[in-house]
Amino acid sequence: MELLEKISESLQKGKAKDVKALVQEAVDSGMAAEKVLNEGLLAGMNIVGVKFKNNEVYVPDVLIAARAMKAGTQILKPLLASDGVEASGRVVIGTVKGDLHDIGKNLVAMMMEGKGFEVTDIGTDVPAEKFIETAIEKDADFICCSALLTTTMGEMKNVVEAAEQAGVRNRFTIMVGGAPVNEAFAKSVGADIYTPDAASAAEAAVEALAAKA
Ligand code: B1M
Repeated sequence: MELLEKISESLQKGKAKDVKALVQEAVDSGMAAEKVLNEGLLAGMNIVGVKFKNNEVYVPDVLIAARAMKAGTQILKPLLASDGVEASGRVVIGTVKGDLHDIGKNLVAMMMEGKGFEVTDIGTDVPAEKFIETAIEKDADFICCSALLTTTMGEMKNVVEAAEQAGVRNRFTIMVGGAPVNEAFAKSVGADIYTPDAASAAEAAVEALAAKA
């Protein structure tokens, strides 16, 4: 079996130690970190998602797959992170209230750090007010909201409204993303930037910061 396929298979089985070892092997063989992430780890997680939807696997299986995903991304982190671009902005990132999914958010945080941003990760299940309080406290440039559930994506509107109510909407660029989110939704809730993946989120932040300067 090809190495990337082995990574995907091991992730689906939730074998964190194997995933770690295989990802290391792939990296040592000179394979690009993005390829290992997209065609190994994320490919495996997508299959888990389909099986989850079809009731072929259940929450505990998905949790151990998520743990294996984290083990793999830890190895990739320093490689994904550095590409020479050094931005000097501040980012507050979290998954919105009611939502516990954090793998995509962690990837966005990782990519942002890689671009030189100072990232404050406020975790999952974050109330709108907490995004705003932290952004004020950290004097952030960006508020980044992730949501994976159709039932929680509406919380992004609350984040925009909380910023308006606190009179600080113009201080922050609000970025949104996550599987159910798209450009039209982002516009409808009054967010500033939507990007479909972690790498483009970091690139968009660099561009937005440069445009502000
Ligand atoms: Co959940 N889950 N889950 N889950 N889970 C989904 C999202 C689901 C699509 C599965 C399915 O049915 N096929 C479904 C949502 C359906 C819907 O709303 N339409 C679902 C459900 C229903 C649930 C529960 C309700 C299940 C239950 O309890 N009955 C429950 C909800 C819990 C809660 O949050 N309150 C639940 C629980 C869980 C686990 C805890 C078991 C686990 C999460 C573990 C963790 O995150 N630590 C889990 C997982 C792992 C998934 C799937 C399988 C994988 C998600 C993932 O990590 N993908 C997922 C199915 C799927 O997505 N295929 C599913 C990999 C990750 C890298 O992708 O987060 O999309 P993603 O991030 C992408 C982009 O979206 C983007 O960048 C990343 C790529 O580079 N991105 C951004 C993300 N945030 C961004 C922010 C940005 C920009 C881009 O700017 C700020």
